[in-house]
Amino acid sequence: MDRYESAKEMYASYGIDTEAALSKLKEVPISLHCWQGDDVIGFDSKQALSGGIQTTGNYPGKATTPEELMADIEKVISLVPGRLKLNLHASYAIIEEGDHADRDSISSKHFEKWVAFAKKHHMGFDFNPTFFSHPKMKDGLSLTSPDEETRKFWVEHGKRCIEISEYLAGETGMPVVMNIWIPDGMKDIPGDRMGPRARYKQSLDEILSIPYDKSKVLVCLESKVFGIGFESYTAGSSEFCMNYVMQKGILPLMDNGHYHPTEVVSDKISAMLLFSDKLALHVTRGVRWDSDHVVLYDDETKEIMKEIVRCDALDRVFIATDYFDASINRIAAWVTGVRSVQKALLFALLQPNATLKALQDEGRFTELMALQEELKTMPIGDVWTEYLKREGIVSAYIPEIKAYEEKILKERM
Ligand code: RNT
Ligand code: ZN
Repeated sequence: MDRYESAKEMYASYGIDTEAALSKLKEVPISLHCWQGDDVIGFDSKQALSGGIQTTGNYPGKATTPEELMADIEKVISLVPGRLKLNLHASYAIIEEGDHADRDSISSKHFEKWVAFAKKHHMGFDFNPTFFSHPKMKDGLSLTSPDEETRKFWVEHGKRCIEISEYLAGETGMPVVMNIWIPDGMKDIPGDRMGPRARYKQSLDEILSIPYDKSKVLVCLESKVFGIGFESYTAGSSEFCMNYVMQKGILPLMDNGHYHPTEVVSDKISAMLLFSDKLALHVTRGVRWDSDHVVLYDDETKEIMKEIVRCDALDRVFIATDYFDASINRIAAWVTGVRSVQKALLFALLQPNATLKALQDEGRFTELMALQEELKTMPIGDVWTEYLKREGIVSAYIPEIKAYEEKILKERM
């Protein structure tokens, strides 16, 4: 018997419908972060990466122009099944020579080429103001800066990004999740914790004061516990961000690299969904710190997806990838990470959630544990392979990537 048919029968014996799982999986958009392709450099100020985040490694062939980055993303798209959105940072603005637009003055015209690219691939957008890697960061600070001119510059940047997000949503007909994250914090013990947070709050209020269509632009706020060079204090802590989004009715964004090492986002999702209508996620992999390694098909990624599925929240949770590894082929990094998210989602869709819930509610904990262990060795690989086949995507992607490396990447300086 065909491997998929046999897997289908095995799942059916647990009451699981693999066909239903596959058609669901196909519909869930994953927001593809553009910044894996060029080590988070972008095209505007081309400064070294700052903001307490870091890429390590120097694998040859990174994209340095919009054309190269688009070509690489195109390759990624050809190796990933399902629906994707394109997640851009403002620093990926395409500014012609002689045009002096800076972060406080960029506008829709700097994203026209991206719009054409997204339309060609039937992708929606997500968007991010870029509060790092720029000469206007003063003492490493943006929206929390005590220097009024600096703070205002970044407030203007935030406003421009809402306008650009609205434009991107209008062009594609799909809502844009616009995520605000700032690195602002302190390397050493602060002399004032309240001041920067008060300025952050005020800056956000100012950014959000411009009129925009809230059905088109979903603004969210990403918290963080620490950054490199900001080890002692982060203005946008979890409590700050959670309280702010609740008060203003915007969305929380949780990045699973942004918590203390034994805290897990999978445990936070249900709590958040009881209070927030919508929730945004950055899926990443921290190794000992917020290292942003490529996402793998690992326990926590599976647990995150299981939570989204069993909370019946696929339409309330926005899933985006967020990592950057410069030590390996960047296309492979992208493809491996996005496929891992999708595989974890498939794993989640193949769980007998009603049965597991009933075992828990009935206090049958021995069976609950045993069944969850049994499910781990079910033939999900055969269902995944069938999915790729139906989507017309190759299973083994390394040969394709090697060929692209030979032909394209090696030609780049
Ligand atoms: C940094 C945050 C943030 C960035 C991107 C580039 O720790 O996770 O989301 O990774 O915006
Ligand atoms: Zn993030």
